[in-house]
Formats: sequence, C-alpha cells, structure tokens
Amino acid sequence: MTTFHDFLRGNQRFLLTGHENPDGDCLGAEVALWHLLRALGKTVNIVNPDPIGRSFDFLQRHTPFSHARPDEPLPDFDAVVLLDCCQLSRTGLLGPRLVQKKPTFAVIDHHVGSERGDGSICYVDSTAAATGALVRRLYRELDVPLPMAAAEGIFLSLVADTGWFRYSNADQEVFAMASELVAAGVDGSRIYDALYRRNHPDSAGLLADALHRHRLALGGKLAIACLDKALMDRAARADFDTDAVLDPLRSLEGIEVVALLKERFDGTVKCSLRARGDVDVQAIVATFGGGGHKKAAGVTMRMPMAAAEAAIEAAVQQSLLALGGTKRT
Ligand SMILES: [Mn+2]
Repeated sequence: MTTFHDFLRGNQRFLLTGHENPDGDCLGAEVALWHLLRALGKTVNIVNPDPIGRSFDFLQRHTPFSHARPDEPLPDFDAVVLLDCCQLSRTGLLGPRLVQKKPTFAVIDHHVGSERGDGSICYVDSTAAATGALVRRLYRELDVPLPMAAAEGIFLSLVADTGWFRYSNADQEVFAMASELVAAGVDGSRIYDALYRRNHPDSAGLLADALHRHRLALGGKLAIACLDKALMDRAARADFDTDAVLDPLRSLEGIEVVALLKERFDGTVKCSLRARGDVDVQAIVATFGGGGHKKAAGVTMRMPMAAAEAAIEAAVQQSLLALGGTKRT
C-alpha cells in the first residue's frame, strides 16, 4: 500500500484545492502544504473553487493563490490534494474539470469519515483540531524545516477551527503547536487584526440585522437564525461573514444547539449547526447528507427555507429527546 509520504514524493506536479468559500483552516493548510511540496522540489499550484476572502489576503505576501475561472485553463498536474474536505462535490464546478485530467486524488482532512471520500489516498485524523495541524505533522514526518510562511498558515488553521483556542478541540497538540509557531515568529495579534479589524462600515449593521433574525425554540435549547437571500446579498457586498452570529447565540444560557440557515442564490439552504453539551450535530446533519464534527457541522438542503427550518428543528428536538436528561457544559 502506498503511504501518504510515497504519494507526496512520487508525484511531480500537484494541484491543491479545497471546499467552496475556503475558510481559514482550508487556506492555512494549503499555504503550509504549498511550501512543503516546494521544499521537496515539486511543481505546485493552489487553485480554489472561489477567490480568497479579503481578510485572508495577507497570506498572498508569501504564497500564490488562484481560483478556477471557467474561461481559463488549469495549470498542469498529475496529483490533486483536497484539503479540509474529502468530496469533489464540495469543490463546485472545479470538480468535474479536475476529474477530466484523471489525476491521483488525495485527501488531507480532519472531518469524520473522510477516509470514505474521493481520495484514493488519505491522510485523515478526525481527532485533529484542524487540517493545518495535519500538514504540520507531515513536515515533522518528512523532516522538512518549517518556513515562516507555512508557520503562519498553520497558525491560521489552528485559530480558525478552535475559535482562537476557545473550543473543546483546543487540545494539547494545538497549544503545543501554537507555542512552537509563536516561538518561530508568528505574530498572532497581527493576524487577528488582519482577520477581524478591517471590517466594512456596513458590517456592524449587518451583524445586528443577522442577530435580529434569531428565535429561541425547544424551551430555549435551540437558537435558530434564518438569513434570506436579501440579507445574504448585503453580506456578500460588504464581505461580511454571517457565521459571526454563531458565537453570540451559542453564548446564551441554556442553549444546546445553534442553527444558522442561509438562503443561497441557487435556492438551496446552507445550514450550519453548532452544539454545546452532548448533542452530536454531525449525526443530525448526516441524516440530511451533510457532515462535519460532533460540535460543528453543516449541510446544504435542497428545499425552501421554511421547510429546512422545520426539518432542522424537528431533528434537533429528536436528538435532545434521545439524550433524555440533557446535561449542560
Ligand atoms: Mn477544518
């Protein structure tokens, strides 16, 4: 059986990609892997389904990013690495174009069940806090020194997926890695400023409006917010990340689950779930074909907003009932 190391050493031209609307973990892991492969003497291009958000543009000082444009050919590649996801369906219109070239597909991911995705070779650990942490492990295993740009990418991955070290996945590996990255020169507060302190003037109003859309259900255990197309449009114009409503809602006393439903331009509804306590939101979205982690998961639902809202509320209710006397963290 080919090991993941053999896969990295045995191919020459790599294309790195991830899910649509790449987040900090996806982008940070791509940065780190780009520099690892360059150190191994490989040709490597990052081609995402979407452009990177403005708040992440500091990454481009040291690492070239591109995104797939329908009218432009892709760079040549023999191997594709999917990061922070395991299914080509998550890469939008890019997926079929990649398949056409018949490359070897590999997956580096930390989501539950990612071994069963589209990678013929996988580097998966669902206990890892971030995909970037897995790329850090690869540096160590291959004995490649970590350059500054890669250190910054891994730091971004860690803070993106642990909520700046606040979530329960912020384990010993995360803090050990963060310590080592800061020792290597990563400036956390500068990254924080780049990510969160350059917001569009409309973003305060958008946060207020988005929060205003929430209601409490199931005796105060579920907070559910539905963002219609009009609000999503305004958010897109201001480059406002509507996930910002998740934490304030999760902070309410008594909350077990937060559900954020976003209406997309194609009529589908993107549902993000966050849990406190013992509810397994990965299990809930799995019944609708989604995936993720026990405390953070998502799914795209092909139904009108009202139907999606009702379906999610019913599924959360069932999950709470199954837990019986629900405990609280
Ligand atoms: Mn991730």
